[in-house]
Amino acid sequence: ASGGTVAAVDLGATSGRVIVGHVGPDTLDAGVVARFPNDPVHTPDGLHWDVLALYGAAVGGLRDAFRAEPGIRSVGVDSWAVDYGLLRGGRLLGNPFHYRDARTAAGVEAVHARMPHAGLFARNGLQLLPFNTLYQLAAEPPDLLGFADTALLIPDLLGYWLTGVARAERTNASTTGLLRVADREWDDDLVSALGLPRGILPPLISPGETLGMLLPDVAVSLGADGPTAVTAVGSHDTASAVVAVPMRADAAAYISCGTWGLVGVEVAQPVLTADALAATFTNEGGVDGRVRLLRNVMGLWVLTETVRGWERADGARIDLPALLATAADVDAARVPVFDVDDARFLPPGDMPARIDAWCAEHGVARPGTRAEYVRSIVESLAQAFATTAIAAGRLGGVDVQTIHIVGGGALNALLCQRTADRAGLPVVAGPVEATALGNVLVQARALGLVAGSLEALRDLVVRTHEPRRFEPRA
Ligand code: LRH
Repeated sequence: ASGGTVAAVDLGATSGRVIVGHVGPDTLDAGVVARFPNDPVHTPDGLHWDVLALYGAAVGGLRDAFRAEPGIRSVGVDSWAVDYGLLRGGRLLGNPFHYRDARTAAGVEAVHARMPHAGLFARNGLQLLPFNTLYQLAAEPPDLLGFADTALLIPDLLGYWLTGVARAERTNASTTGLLRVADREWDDDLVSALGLPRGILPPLISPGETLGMLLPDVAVSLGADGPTAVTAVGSHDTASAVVAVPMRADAAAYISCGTWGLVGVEVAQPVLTADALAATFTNEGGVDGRVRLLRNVMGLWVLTETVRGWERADGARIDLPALLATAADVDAARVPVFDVDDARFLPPGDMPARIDAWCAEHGVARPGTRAEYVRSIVESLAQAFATTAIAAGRLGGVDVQTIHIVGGGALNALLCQRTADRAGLPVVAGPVEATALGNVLVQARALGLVAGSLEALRDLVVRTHEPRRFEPRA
């Protein structure tokens, strides 16, 4: 009986899921037991996550998981990065803001007035994203920050509610901008230089360590029939996804493609060169101390937000696979390739109008039909993916021979094929649920169900998950 069962909670920007994973030396399977929407809410003060609804849905999903699999002995939580809740005396002080809320611009100005971006990059290794936690904290009212005693990133907040233990998991903490890239400890000097309260940052914890046991009430409510730990995983979803990319890290680039396209390579040491800074790359903390040298590319967001707008206008659902099929028939030469990373595409809103404006400013014809818009978005994403994957290899000293696409984007055959075509490299697509698998794998290793380095964990993914291959066409 060599094998065991764990549960993973994986919260994405558009939906969340609870997964039960079975892991053994030759086994890795993950089944989704619950899937729930993540619908951000606009109030007059801004765009928020409905974090209690998410926690409620995660708990409901875990209940289903324990009902289906009484043998679960560990739970791990991951989500999107950078966002946080402020607490005092264990009480959440307000709904966490969504990173697409506009309030962060003031924070960027305030932080850069004290330390310009190049200086920050040397310390924290991060790409300038206006929503990185340090900018968000700098945009908080000072009296609120002074009143709070703890700030917890979203997965850490769920972990705290499950166990009563407040920690900051390292991979996700690396996206705050307040962790030193050199040793992945809180940068006390930076925190005080920015005038932020050091006391709200909890002690750090690394993937594989035990956060704590389920609180007795929680264990009862979940129907857990034995002692159950919450294990720290790569709680930054992208860190978990990279664990489960079936790649040879010395010869491949990866694209973790969901709402965002996180495009990069895995390296042993941070790359802090002027080239990396100019190319707007980031050095995020990976599991086992690896470095995720990557860039945020706008991702499927541009497509889903476009479709959401059309659905609202039509008052009816759109069949996305059917729409993609008509887009595949459009002549690629007829549609504009626009810069998906233009900041105008970051906030929610009318994407086709923004594409039109971009085209007008750049003197190119805008798309005409819906199929042409979709094709234009796919071509533009594929171009950004290809260019960025190749740049990542150059910056990280990795001889990229294959591009792996994991996450929901691996289901988009047109996007995978066009990325291969535009890069002139084969694309290997899958697993779709890489994030959940990476979460499961790190828990399984902590429980002793599997052993070894990330290479051994990836080898298990290779042996259990058949990818889909796309050869580049001329
Ligand atoms: C992807 C992701 C990405 C972050 C963004 C905020 O879900 O975690 O890595 O940059 O969300």
